[in-house]
Amino acid sequence: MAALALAPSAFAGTFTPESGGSPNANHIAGLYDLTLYVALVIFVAVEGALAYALIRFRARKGRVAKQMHGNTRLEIGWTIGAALIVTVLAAATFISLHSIRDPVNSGPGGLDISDGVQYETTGAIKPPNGRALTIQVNGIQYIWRYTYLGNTSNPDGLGDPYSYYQMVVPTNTTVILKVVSQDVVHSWWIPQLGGKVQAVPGYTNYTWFKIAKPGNYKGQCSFLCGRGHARMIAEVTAVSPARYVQWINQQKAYLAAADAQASTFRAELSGKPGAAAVELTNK
Ligand SMILES: [Cu+2]
Repeated sequence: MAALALAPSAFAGTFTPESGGSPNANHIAGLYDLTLYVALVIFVAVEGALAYALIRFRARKGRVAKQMHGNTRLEIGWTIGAALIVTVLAAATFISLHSIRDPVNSGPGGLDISDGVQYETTGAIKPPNGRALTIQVNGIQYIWRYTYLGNTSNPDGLGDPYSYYQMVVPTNTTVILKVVSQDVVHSWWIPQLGGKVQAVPGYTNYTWFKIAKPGNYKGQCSFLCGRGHARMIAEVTAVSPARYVQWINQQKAYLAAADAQASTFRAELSGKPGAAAVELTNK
């Protein structure tokens, strides 16, 4: 029990999940808080009554236990009591689910998105005004790749800027994540920004977050995906919208430069005998 209690992950967010990065994560933590406090009250009451009974009615010489059978009023009482507690927890959960699942609109200081860049697919989510920044999260053994959709007219992200490991996003902006996988099942999870979302080959799953203040939010793949699973970590960096635009332009410039260089090399190789020529003649 001591070893279990000292496990670092047990203290990830003291007693409830990490939160504070995005409203959906806060609602998840709120539900945990409610359940935890209700459970704490019950735990203290039950254990207290047990300890009291053990001490007050402990065995002594000449003491005879009272013989009785059942207590109808008590039994009906605790059945109704338990049902009430479960009803309250279920109601609170269903009320919260909406604010965990459905994205909100971007804030006033967010990135200016003139039009929703997301195209319709089954199960897609979007904020009430339809405007959000959409990023595709691709799980790959053993790295996360992010494609910043909407920078070209290609709806599938071909030609859009991308990055690995570190995702850069603007603050006060609703970010919709399209979570996919190209090999095995992975699970996207940045605890402070919301719950886990599985990345399943052939399917697209959705989640969202909206970060109020600049900062780094760390997470990891949370579904055993192979021997490099432990290294499959991720980081979301929130910056001001102006800084984000600067960063995305920089990424585009880097990718354009790399593409240009690759074209030069290809042109050069095709004119020379060597690996490329051998490959061609072998066909
Ligand atoms: Cu993994």
